[in-house]
Amino acid sequence: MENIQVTLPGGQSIQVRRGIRIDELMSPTDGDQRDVISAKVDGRLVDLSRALEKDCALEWISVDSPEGLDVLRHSTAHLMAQAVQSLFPGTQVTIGPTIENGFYYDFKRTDPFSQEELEKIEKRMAELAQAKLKITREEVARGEAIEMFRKMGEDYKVEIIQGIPEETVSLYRQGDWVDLCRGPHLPSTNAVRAFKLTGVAGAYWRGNEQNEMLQRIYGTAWHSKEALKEHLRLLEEAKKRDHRKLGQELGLFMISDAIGPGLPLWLPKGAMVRSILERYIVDIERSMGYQHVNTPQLARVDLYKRSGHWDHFKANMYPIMEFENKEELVLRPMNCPHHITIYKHGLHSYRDLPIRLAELGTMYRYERSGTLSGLSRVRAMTLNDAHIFCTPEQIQAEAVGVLRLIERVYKNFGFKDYWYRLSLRNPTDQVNFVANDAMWDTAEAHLRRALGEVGVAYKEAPGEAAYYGPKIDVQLNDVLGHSETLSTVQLDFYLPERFELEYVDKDGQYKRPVMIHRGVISTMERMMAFLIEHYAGNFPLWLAPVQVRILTVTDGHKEYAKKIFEQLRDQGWRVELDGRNEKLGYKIREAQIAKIPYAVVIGDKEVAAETLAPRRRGGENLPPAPLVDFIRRLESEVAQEMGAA
Ligand code: TSB
Ligand code: ZN
Repeated sequence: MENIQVTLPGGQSIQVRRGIRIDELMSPTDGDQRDVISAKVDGRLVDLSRALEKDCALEWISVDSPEGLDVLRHSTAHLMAQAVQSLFPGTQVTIGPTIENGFYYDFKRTDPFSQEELEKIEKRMAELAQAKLKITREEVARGEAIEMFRKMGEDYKVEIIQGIPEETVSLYRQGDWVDLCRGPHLPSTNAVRAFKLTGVAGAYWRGNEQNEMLQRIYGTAWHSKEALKEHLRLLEEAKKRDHRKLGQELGLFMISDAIGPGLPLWLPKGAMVRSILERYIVDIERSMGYQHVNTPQLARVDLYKRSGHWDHFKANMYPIMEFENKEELVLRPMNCPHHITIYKHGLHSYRDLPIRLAELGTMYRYERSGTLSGLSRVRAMTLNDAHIFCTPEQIQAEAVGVLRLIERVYKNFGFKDYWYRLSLRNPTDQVNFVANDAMWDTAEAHLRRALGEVGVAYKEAPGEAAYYGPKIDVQLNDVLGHSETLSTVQLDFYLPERFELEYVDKDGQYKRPVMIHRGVISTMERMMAFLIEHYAGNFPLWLAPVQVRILTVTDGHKEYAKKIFEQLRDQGWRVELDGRNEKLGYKIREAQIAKIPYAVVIGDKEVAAETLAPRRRGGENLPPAPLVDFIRRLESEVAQEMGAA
């Protein structure tokens, strides 16, 4: 018999017979065997039952590693599909991929799955796991697989296989259930560990709204009961912090069907926080040499044809509004062309550069309805935008300046859980990214140098660039570890070219400036969504829509309470007076639920001594003090929050 040479995970090389199964090579010394659920052969993930046909290097994949978890979750998705089909015959399977922390599977059936049905499915999954069904792989000819699934009435599988170019496809079987799948999978159904079905949703076949609606079931799966429990705890925590829920409870914003999806309405309290944010960032920008402008949200469509948005960003733009006189206008999806127009309005010498034009620019994007989410992804938004026009020599300093500004702002808000992403083009995609290799390479090198100078680590993300150039995105993680872009720094050689921007250089020659597009606190919408979740609704004093609420004990305290209220209000504090004829305990609870930083109680003692009794959000009672002392406390707290004290 012929032998092959296998390099084991420890680095040792051994001779074994050709055709040996990987699991035959597992020895107790390979660590806890129960945890090895898959292997890599020359870097390729495969089943443990795979036979080795040639010289190769072997690695074990443990169930608690990222790749191991992915295999586990995929097998759990299969187990769920098997359970669904055994409980509800006639339900067709479609696709069931893994996602972050779990998996989903889309089924063809008319009605959504109910909560009771989910519980039934979970139970059946547990039974099928207990039955220890062996999970086996086989390869069959394409035509044969099509025939088989057609007989089974699985039209979607037939359609999927018809779209596969390979001559053979792989099937995975467990008991009497079979699915088309690349694998790899666990060796047996009882290797599935801790799982929970977490929800249902409608989903279109192939994600296309024109196709029929399928029923999706989401699940999460983990390598241990403890890990599952911890994940569910985080999920609960995240639900409590969810900005859509808190936004409603705290009266910050609303979304109305009468207005439309993705078009949020800011309520008085939310609008208050927003205006504080706006003033905060505009003041910083002014101090750094940004000049603020105001420009309209409409423009001729030709402007966006010239900028390239019409060719590369059209899918996110609203259609042309055409008028009788043939005027064609569009809602702007970005502010850059307006700022470019302002730049072009004057002649610029190299001495004037960099010119930093900033705007809280309102813009509109047609985001797919399925992607909309509260304030975090909307269709109408106001961006803390700026476009820096500079010479090529200034790129480095300007990009670094923006990165340092971002760090400074994040410190003020106490953001710690974020990471840098270098978003690059996909060189084979010329729709979403303009074609010009040299330009992209230069811009990319500049951004790398800027990141290097600031000394931050970053991950590269091909395909995430803007159509006009690469960007540095700052990704903020939510409680569940999902990330979304907050700040962005984008280097652009393309729009200056399209609009033939110029400046007069030292030698009297006309030169082309470079543009840096940047957003620091993002759109007011997304920033607000982040802040609500980051603080769990407990805004720090400087940001809180209401900073102090004054509570009277009885009607007799109203007059003095009103005096305190007016003095605080006149000094610019955001204050409310609760003089209702309710029990004090009830009023305190309500102030607590409204997450107001300070509740101030006015009773007999306070009236007599001309003091007030502050109570911090969270419950701490502070000693009664005169109003001036209380104001001094508020002032120093705000100063501390802003890092000034
Ligand atoms: C920075 N032209 C640049 C600008 O000069 C631009 O528009 N860049 S962008 O397309 O990346 O958008 C800027 C930021 O807006 C993003 O980083 C993101 O934080 C925020 N944003 C984008 N789309 C949405 C949306 N649909 N809802 C809320 N915020 C969004
Ligand atoms: Zn821009």
